[in-house]
Amino acid sequence: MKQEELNHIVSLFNIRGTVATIKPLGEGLINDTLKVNTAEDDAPDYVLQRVNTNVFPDVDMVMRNIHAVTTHIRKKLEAAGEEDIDRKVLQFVPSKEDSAKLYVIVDGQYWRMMVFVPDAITKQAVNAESSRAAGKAFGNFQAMLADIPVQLGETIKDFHNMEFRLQQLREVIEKDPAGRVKEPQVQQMLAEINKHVDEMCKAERLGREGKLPKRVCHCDTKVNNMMFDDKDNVLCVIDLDTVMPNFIFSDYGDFLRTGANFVAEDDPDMKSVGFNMDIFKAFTEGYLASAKGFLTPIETENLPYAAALFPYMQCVRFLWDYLNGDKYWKCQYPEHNFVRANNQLHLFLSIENHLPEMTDFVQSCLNK
Ligand code: GN1
Ligand code: MG
Repeated sequence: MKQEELNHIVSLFNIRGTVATIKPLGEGLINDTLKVNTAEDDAPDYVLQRVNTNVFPDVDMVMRNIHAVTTHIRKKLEAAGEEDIDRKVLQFVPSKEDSAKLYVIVDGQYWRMMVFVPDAITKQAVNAESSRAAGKAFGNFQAMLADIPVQLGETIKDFHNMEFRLQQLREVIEKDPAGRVKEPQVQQMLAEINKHVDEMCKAERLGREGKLPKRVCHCDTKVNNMMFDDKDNVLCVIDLDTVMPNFIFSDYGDFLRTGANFVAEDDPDMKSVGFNMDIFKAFTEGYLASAKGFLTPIETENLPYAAALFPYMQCVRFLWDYLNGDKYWKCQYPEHNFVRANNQLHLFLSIENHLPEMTDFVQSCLNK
């Protein structure tokens, strides 16, 4: 995009200072992100983002959620007498035209701006120490949002609904648009998936029976979605587009899916895939330290299930995209989505082997 166009977009927001440079930032696969540097030393720098409306069709809802969440967290931090609050919660910039609006539309594209958090670090992988900190931070994030006074919208409908994801898979099998359903490797994977359908749809059943509440969750709890200071303390949680009401299993299970796999989610060496119990233990300790005060027994006793659910769900989602002709996730080679699905299936099976040990460990944390 041309510099003048970007300058024009920035000029629609109520920022302090004058724009010096606008350059790409990070490697996000969903939204496009740019860093806006201001000329003055006493004015903050900013982050400019174009929201992907294929993934997030209702940007107004996304931004209303984000506004509610960030203002609520800010109030909590102020009430707790925290220092350095501007680095502990994201701050979005209103448009000049309407101070209640946190985005602008230019040529049909949706843009938003936030204040750049200075001197913060993001990480791609975790060790036990940073997993513990991540667990605490996500538990704390849920705890702070437990009494948010507004009802948040569901920014992606049925995002982590296992029954819905299986239904999507059945539909794509029926239509077979990419002609891949008959591949023996696909058939073998479907046979394994089918064995665990009842077990994995437990959350929706418990929800229907009124036994499992929905709480405000982050729903994309990867380690690269949090900022650390130079002493490895967590500053804040970022990437708030998917913040919405969900079962708490989402945040707990999805972190372990990426954080506790010995390898990346698309590593083709299936023998190396497996569940790292040290990361599981550290993250669980951190999470329960900040969340056990508000979690119900049904929620805590199902944390091991949640850890198994997310690789299983991601296997189903990757396989769905593979059978649908690779339309959702960017692929580097034709089998990429199948490899990802297979990796997640192996991770799921590894977790299933650890379930009794995991259950004992969760109990030991609760007894502390
Ligand atoms: C997507 O964009 P990213 O990488 O944070 C996806 C997650 C998946 C993940 C798998 C909105 O997340 O649900 O777990 O890919 N986000 C959306 O890599 O679909
Ligand atoms: Mg992300």
